[in-house]
Amino acid sequence: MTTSLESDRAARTDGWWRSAVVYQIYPRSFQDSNSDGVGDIPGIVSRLDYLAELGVDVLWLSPVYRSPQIDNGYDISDYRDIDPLFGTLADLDELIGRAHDRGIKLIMDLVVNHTSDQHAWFIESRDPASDKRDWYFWRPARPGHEPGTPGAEPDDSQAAFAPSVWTHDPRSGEYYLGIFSPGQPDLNWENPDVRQAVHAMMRWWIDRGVDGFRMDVINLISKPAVLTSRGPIAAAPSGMWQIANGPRLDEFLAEMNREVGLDAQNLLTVGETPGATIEVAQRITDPARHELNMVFTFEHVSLDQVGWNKWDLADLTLPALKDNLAQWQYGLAEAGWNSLYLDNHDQPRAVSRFGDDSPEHRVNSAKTLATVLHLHKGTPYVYQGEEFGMTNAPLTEIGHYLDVESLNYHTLAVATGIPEVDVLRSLARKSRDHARTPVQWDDTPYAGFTAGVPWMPVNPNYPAINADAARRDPGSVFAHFQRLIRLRHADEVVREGRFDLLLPDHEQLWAFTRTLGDRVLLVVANCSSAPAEIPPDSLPGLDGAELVLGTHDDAATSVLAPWESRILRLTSAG
Ligand code: TEU
Repeated sequence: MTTSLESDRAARTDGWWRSAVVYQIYPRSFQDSNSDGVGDIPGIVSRLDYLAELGVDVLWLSPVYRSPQIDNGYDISDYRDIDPLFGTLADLDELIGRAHDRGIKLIMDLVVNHTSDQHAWFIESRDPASDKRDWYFWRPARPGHEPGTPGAEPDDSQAAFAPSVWTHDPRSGEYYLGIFSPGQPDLNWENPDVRQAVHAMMRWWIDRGVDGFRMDVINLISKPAVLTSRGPIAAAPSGMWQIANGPRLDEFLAEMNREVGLDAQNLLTVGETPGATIEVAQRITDPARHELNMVFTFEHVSLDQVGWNKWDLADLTLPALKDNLAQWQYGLAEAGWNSLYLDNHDQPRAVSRFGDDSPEHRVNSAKTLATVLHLHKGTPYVYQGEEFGMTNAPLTEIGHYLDVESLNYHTLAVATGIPEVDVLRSLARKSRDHARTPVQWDDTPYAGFTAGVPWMPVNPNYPAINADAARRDPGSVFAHFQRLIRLRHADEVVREGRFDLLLPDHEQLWAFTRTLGDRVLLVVANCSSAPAEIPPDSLPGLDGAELVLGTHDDAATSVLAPWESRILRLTSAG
């Protein structure tokens, strides 16, 4: 590597997260320590050496707060305590300390668009006379309708995981807003007391030693005027995607950053932003505006659907995927920063979705997808199991599904007359349950995840696909992720180089350069299960280029094997 330690250090002081790789843990499915079948914080502690061996810089914990668990913890009833399912505050302190001992930082999931309906704030808010009434969105029944009767909801909007965004509360006869489900009432960020309470809670976590936050659906916090003005609601645009990016979003984020001291303390902030456009992301991630470091776009994970409906399946083409990522690279090239992901706890497994999870191609396609993703400019996110190529699970009947989103979709879709076979086809492709099967650690019973009975069945392919086998194989997906992470740490071009897409229309090859001064890296990847020929003279500087990292040994040919990828250092600036 040509990069000096000095420039590496410089990149890691201010904006340290620009050279970081983040690893997402979904605690429920990561590692059980007490044999109750559910992953927990001591389980994470027991796997810290593994994470250090992988080489990641930051852990993002999906929610471990106290919660009724109707959405696996994305419904929080106490922001300042740990759910007994996962352990105690002392366990979390220990995790933070032990991660820090290994030079690994830890960020918490911050779920403040909504609370649980069991949160003390919401319980108080049910009383119309309470000063917390205005902390949530309460509205009367539709004019001319008896509250609580069918069709009396203030409008017809469907929730993400329920038939309506409105839930009737008999105590006052009014309805409250829950964009996701009745167990997840939306907080009213117009109320300054709500914002201050959130800021205070965030400061409390920072004082405990956390290094930042992943902010759940943070671009939904500023609601459109029709919801904030108390006017008639009928036909309000209150579906999730229409609510996104509201009028006071930037103001709320800048205020939070200032009041909590997010940038001042050099913390990592990443917003989950469904429906955010490049323009919105440019504003939010421009360092001069002091809002957030980066956001998660949903555009590239929506290319295999029609419109807003994730269950309405469409074929994904490589040119469309390449173009989308490239547009985000160009859009955030000057100011702002990208987060890079293919996998998380809400998405089907990347190797099954974008790669080829057949025994023949699983390893190379998982490696090649990682090569392409990690060589883009931005902060890469690895989701538990992705680093050794975990696949979708064989979910074929409705009885196999556990997730609130999948079950709700099945009920509503079947009721509206969509044939069950089509509903099951959509679920098998897109259900969040694929991401949530237990991590496959080894080939012992239940894949070493638990000594009890796992809350969700282990994917039956665990004897062949597991972390232990991958760690012992120098040709594994795990070894490839290690090399990619090391390369990012060592090479300034990977971190800061300009991105330029090549061969945009090629149906099999994903090719691009990263350029910093006169240093150029060229990535060429065959994203298909058939051989692919590099068109003659299409990639400047290829002759004499040095192979930095490849999936196959012979990297001098003009034909790439199925799912072969190469990272090449060009000898002269092309
Ligand atoms: O997800 C928000 C979001 O837009 C989704 O990805 C979504 O819930 C769904 O998967 C769309 O198909 C966040 C969390 O990541 C998710 O786990 C939570 O269920 C949701 O917010 C509510 O807190």
